[in-house]
Amino acid sequence: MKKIEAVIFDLDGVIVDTAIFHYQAWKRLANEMGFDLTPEQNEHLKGVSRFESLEIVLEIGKINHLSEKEKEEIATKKNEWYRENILKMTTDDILPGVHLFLEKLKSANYKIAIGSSSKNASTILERIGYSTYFDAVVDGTKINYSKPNPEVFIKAASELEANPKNCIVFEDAAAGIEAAINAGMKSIGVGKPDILYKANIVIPDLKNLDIAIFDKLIEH
Ligand code: B16
Ligand code: MG
Repeated sequence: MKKIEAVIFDLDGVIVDTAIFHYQAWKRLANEMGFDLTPEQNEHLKGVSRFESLEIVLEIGKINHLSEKEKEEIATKKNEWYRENILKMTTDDILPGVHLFLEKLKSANYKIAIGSSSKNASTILERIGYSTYFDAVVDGTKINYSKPNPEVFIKAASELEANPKNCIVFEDAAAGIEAAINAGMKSIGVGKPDILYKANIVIPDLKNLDIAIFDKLIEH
């Protein structure tokens, strides 16, 4: 990477901590079906679509007798529990350091986008006051394949008219880091290095983050 044209942010777990709401809802569903879901198992659900997440949860519980209709019904139930939480969100739920860093990027004329697998992204962005803040939003309603497929990030780059090679992705999910690699982009993992070890850099959060971090990704 010689220069950076655009920066793409995952939503759940990077801009807001909705990852915990997803976990609570999947765990409640698992518990209703008679088994538990550990935080380690939950890592596999991050970044992947609702239906793929359901398949993983059912596999963990060794439940293999459900019809497609029943699967649709329980995925809808999980989503309703999840939405009860996101509908209560406010601007206070933007994770620490995020707003300041986004403002720095905007002041320095970087193009910014959301690249999320979620079909609830527009609701969340509205709740936190970011409906029109990003130059592009590509979410679960616009893609056919969820992370680790690169489609979401390739589409975001295309909407920003940026070369994927010159885009940086911020991600909290291992599947999201894979998606960035598959898109030919550099990535900054937000979270734990043991989970996000394939990222170019891993940071715990966006607190006090400066654009100078990009220097580590540029070939001089
Ligand atoms: P929904 P991201 C992803 O969002 C979540 O990480 C993942 O856990 C969830 O299953 C997926 O969105 C679909 O979400 O049920 O709201 O459509 O991290 O890519 O922003
Ligand atoms: Mg995420």
